[in-house]
Amino acid sequence: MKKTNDKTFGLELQLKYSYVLIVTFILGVQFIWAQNPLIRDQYTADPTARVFNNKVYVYPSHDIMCTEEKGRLGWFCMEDYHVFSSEDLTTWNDHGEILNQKDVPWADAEGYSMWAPDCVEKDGKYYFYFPTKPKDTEGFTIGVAIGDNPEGPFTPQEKPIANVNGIDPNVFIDHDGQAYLYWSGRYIHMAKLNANMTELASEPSIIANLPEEGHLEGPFMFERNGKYYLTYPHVENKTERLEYAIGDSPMGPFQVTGVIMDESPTGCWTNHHSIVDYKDQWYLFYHHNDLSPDFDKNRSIRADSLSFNTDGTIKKVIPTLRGIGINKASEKLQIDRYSAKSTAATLHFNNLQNTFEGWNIALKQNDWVQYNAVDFDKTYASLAMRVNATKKSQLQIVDATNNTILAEIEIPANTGWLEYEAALPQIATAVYDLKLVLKTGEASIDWIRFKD
Ligand code: FUB
Repeated sequence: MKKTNDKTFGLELQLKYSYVLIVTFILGVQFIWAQNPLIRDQYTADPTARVFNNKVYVYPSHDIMCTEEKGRLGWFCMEDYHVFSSEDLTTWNDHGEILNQKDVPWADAEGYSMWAPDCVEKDGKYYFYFPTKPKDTEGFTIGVAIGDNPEGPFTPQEKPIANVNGIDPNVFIDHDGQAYLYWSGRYIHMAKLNANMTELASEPSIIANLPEEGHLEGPFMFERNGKYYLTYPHVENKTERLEYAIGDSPMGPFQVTGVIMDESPTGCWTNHHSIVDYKDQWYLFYHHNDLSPDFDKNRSIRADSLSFNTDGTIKKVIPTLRGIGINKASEKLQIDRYSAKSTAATLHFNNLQNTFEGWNIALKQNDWVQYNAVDFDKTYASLAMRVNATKKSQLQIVDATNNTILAEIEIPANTGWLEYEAALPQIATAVYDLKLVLKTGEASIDWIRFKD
């Protein structure tokens, strides 16, 4: 058994962080381990997920903090966009900045209003749609930037799309190649797009039969089995929830059908989403203010699985912390991003002054925390964890499906956070839903990792 004290651990972290920065500098790519929220080194919101070249690309807004000099205090503040991609839905690569307000010829270079974007592919070109404040008129309008790759670079057009005022652009391309632009103002609007993808091919119209009362925005259209799903955040009660309407054509008429995700119990006013089919599983990407619980204009993107009833209606998605994807047992498993836990187990930020340092979970005797979908692809010799055990503790690692004990380890009492390593018996290769049960003692755990 091996212990590393917090000082050594801090040095290791600094070295690892420097390495990540060097890799980012050279490749423009940063590796981030997922659960919810998906991105933990910056705020992200309004995620549009797309599948390009067998990978999931996510185009979110990039929330930052307004200051006296930047934007409007207490309001949304966004000056640029990043794009993230993943093949396994567990490792996310940040491809860096793809567009900045100062590079858009028609935009207010100090508007800080680069709100919810979208990106679609047509004939080998990637069209990135974004709203922002123009420099010469009031309100918002929508522009296009074009690239040869999903990760950019994207070159903005000289002018915004004519005849469009509003936010939250969403583009849907039907089987016959016709593209449609949806956006929001007071209502949800739509128009056909020209083949060049940068001009309207029809007069904008307001989509009928949607809720009349309560704020409505963020349209996202998708098609499944010949049904067209117009999905949108709507304030039915206090804050936005995700709803949908179904039609037989991208232009409707649509019938309001149900709720995809209820409003957040913690009061984050906005939600904004996209829905994507990747390798025969549907996913809902959305956002919440996980990393900024006291200020809901600094949000973080999340994803959870989504499924349908046999009649084509959408089963309500219950938000999880565990998120999506199968983790390798050798990855750092943030078990505070749990699938389930005992009622008395409690969540805490590692550092209240810097929420980007993540969370830990505090367990007392008989508390447990469950973390699903961990791939033991080989035999692991030991379990490493970042732990703070205020009492000598005994921890069971249980296969939650069969309720069988895979390992039992002792954690000595100590006075602070340390990286602790304990030998393991042989665990058969399989994908496990792991349950960690604290049989005795008292311990907070930040993460665990299985080692060779
Ligand atoms: O991110 C700014 C705005 O908040 C978006 O445009 C809306 O959809 C809401 O999420």
